[in-house]
Amino acid sequence: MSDIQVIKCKAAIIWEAGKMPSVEEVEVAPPKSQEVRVKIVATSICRTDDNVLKGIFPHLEYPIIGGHEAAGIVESVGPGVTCVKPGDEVIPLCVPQCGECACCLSPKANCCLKSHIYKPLQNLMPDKTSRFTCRGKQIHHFLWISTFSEYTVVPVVSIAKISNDAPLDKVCLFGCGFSTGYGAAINNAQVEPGSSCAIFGLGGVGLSVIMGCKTAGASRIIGIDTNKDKFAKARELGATECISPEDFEKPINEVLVEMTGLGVDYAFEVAGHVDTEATALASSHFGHGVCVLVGAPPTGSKLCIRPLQLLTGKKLIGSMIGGWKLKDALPKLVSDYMANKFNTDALISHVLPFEKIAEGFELLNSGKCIRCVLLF
Ligand code: PAD
Ligand code: ZN
Ligand code: ZN
Repeated sequence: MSDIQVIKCKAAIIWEAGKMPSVEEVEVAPPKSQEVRVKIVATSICRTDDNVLKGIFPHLEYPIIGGHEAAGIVESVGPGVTCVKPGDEVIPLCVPQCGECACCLSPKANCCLKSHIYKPLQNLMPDKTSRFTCRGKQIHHFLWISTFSEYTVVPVVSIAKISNDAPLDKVCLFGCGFSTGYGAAINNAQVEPGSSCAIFGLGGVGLSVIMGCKTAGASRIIGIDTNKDKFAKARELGATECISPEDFEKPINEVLVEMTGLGVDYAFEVAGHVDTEATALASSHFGHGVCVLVGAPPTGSKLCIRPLQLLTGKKLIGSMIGGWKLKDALPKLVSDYMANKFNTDALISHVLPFEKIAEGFELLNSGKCIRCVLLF
């Protein structure tokens, strides 16, 4: 018999779509076989969390504990877990890496088939039960990691062990935002030295794309946002120019084509709208432009494009979590951070105690926040 007990702790519960999360006491069950219970130390807010709050993913069931960008310490492990032990510093993975499925085994793919994303889409644990209860009710998980809880249970396929010296309040960003944007430039687009890039949307993810384009040696990095308050940070991180679509009479794709001759070599959509996706494709180079979709428009949205654009040689690709196989990639990305290879601290605009999570969402929606880190 296991002596691991239920833990009572605080978590932010979204009782129904469209409602702000409320911080309450939850019971967190012990980890089952092949599961790990983690004490979350720091979790930041990504736009995808706000999408959960607003209910744009219709497959999700509520009440739910959101959150997917975090770092913490293993508290206990269930039977059969050998890759981590209590006390290890870890990052929960919003896309798992089982290491055995066709996608994990392929060097060309990173969307593990043993995931909540692959059929059937569901937001309980892999065995379709929950580890959270509150006021006698079962609470749903999010992406199998629900990091807006002081303790959470995650499948062993959804955890990466990182250096035990890593500052958890900083490397929480590697759980989603930074890794996604940086990887979209480095892995998915494979930006080349001397190339031109356009980034639509300068939030935490878009700014991380800029960091990737700069690292890859792009010579022209054009940041595009309707909120000009984002421009100073974009320049600090490597944008060579910043423009707002609202400052031009003509469509911004025409402006970008004029600025570059035939369009940018690499265009990234990081705003999460289908119309900016079409604009990003139209902004990319006539003969060999690569347009990478990173933003997540509402489930079921349809993208309307002129196919002739692809016949002339443009490529339209998408990026899930920057193309990384996260279990393998995160320990290395974190050690690169610790060797001062990335300035990801610049993405942290706010730090709040976890209880102020609602304020964190308000800051994100006010356009004043890049990443707000919540500390337990
Ligand atoms: P954010 O809301 O902080 O940033 C989005 C930015 O886009 C803001 O600065 C907006 O002002 C700007 N914006 C809005 N409309 C426009 C427009 N029409 N033209 C130009 N800019 C505009 O979000 P984020 O950086 O946290 O996330 C960005 C998107 O990426 C979002 O859709 C999120 O759900 C998605 C995402 N995808 C993955 C993935 O694996 N593909 C991972 C993480 C986040
Ligand atoms: Zn897999
Ligand atoms: Zn995210």
